[in-house]
Amino acid sequence: MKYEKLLKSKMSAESFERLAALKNPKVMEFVGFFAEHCDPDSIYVCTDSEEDMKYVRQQALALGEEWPMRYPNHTVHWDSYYDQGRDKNATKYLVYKENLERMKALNSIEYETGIKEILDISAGIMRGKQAVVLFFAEGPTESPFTIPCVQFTDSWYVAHSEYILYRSAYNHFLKMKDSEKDDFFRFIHSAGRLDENNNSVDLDKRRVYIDTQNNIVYSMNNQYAGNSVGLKKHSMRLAINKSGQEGWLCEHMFIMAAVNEEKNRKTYFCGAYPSACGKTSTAMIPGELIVGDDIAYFRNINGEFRAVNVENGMFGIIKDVNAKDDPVIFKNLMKDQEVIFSNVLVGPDGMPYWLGMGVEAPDEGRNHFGKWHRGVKDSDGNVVDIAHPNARYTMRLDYLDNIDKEGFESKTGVKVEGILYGGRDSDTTVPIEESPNWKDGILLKACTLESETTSATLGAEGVRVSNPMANIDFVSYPLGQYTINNIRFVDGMREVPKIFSTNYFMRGRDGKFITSKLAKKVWLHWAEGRIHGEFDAYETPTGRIPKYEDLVMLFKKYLNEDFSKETYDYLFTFRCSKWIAKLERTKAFYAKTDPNTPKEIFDYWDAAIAKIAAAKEKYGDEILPGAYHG
Ligand code: SPV
Ligand code: MN
Repeated sequence: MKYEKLLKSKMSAESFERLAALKNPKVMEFVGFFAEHCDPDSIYVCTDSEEDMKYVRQQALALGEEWPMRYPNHTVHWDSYYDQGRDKNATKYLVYKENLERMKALNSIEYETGIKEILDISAGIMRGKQAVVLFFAEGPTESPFTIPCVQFTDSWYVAHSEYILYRSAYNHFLKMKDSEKDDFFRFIHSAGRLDENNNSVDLDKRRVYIDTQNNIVYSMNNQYAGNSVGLKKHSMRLAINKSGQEGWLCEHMFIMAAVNEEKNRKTYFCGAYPSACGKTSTAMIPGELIVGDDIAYFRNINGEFRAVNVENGMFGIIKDVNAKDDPVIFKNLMKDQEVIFSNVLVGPDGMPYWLGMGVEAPDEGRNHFGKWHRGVKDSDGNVVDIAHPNARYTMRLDYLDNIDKEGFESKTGVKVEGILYGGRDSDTTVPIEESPNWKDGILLKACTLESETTSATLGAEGVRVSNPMANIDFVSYPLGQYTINNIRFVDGMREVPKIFSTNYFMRGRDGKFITSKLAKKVWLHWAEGRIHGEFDAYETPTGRIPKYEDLVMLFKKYLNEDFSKETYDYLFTFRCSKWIAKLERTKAFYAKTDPNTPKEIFDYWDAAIAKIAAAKEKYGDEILPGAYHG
């Protein structure tokens, strides 16, 4: 074996034996090549054992990538002040010359040029460091959904995060048949040179280069998990490409179950929401059950639409998690159980503090800025907040007492009956609307998803940003084809999930939100009822909406609130011009993002616009619920 001597010189006999036992030449080649190229001092090979998990955590602490806190099972990790989110500009697809034309709408770089650049950047990058090789699965192991993955990294924080977030799969690799041994994802990562705080310093050489042609991702000079953790968003891009070729789907969706106690039934929903549109809070509605909060794989299994949570844990935004709004998560973060906090403040009491925590923070401590005190300014003269708005927690999902154990552990996933596409706009989309069928749902609900900028985001307020399927950052082949694949996915299925749109952000004439945060429970249960044929609905030019009396009943039942006819009429008015404008924005976004989008898609939207224009002609620009009859 080409790299045997080299690997033996960098590994203990035990680590080498673990690698050799896999009898997988492609794994050997991958580890050997980067052992030589990145040149770490030593390499540790992990299995699925409890001892290895503990060792990785202990190493992250010993090497100063994580720090102890007041509770023994808590640790904190800080990313560089300038490495606090996904670096979209430096994230590129490595594309063979012959594929460049097809991929030109994506942020891509010609393969030979890109591979040379990334190999130059990574040459000798691990010198002086201890690297680690780990095996994980996307989805449950040994299931029809499993995608085996190998991670090679010099960050023990990345390794530790992955043990929490994914299912360990060394045994899965051991059991792979010869015919399967070629088919897995590879991730090579280095945090690069570190400063005295153990933060990546060469951020000008931060790169994430994705090669969907060979299922490998190169990530260099970063630590923020969205940039560094291979199994998260890098893997998602590889999976979206792979699923496109194989006829399944990888979606940026939660999975949850709506629980109807009266009827003794559990109905599984998946949901896609751009950030800050209510994704986690929908997945965590009190009284319902959660299966996953970020990424789902969909497969047609014996004619059924089935989904698994790709992950085992949550890398959740901690901002605004507080005892009132997110009691389940808050309680778990405050317990002495394994959590990695990132980019929060740790006070003199060793406890974590963050924005919107609902607890008074101390005046000093340590955060992503370093030593921090109230009022301290960064080098640009900006006051540094107690924590970064993108500060996060990394935690196993099965700590949550609202976990749906049955769905979470199932090797064949759960049968999905409803899909929610949730956007954010202040004046167009009604709180809940059912699509008459799958195709209309994809083209009118999924493709048109937008989020509206708020005062909390950079730039102008009130700008609508298109984000089809809430997946636009990760769609790794042309958007038009991806859209067609979404439409075709259900072909031949016995039952097809109902698609709904949601919008929790409609504002009244006074500019204030109209319903409380918990109203989403009512919209969910209306959808749940519709799936089981229970409520009547009114037609609109884009779908079907609830009747007033059903919502009155649901508001009373679930929230003990009175729901006024005036609020109903306002919320569920169909606004023709606003909808036409939304469809025009969607068309423009597709034309710009993927000029090769099939004409049939644009024709469909033109027909939808014509239908709405005719409705406007007949009923006026604002159509009250119940008034529209085609
Ligand atoms: C997202 O941005 O959708 C996340 C966090 O889930 S990250 O890992 O940064 O992608
Ligand atoms: Mn996400």
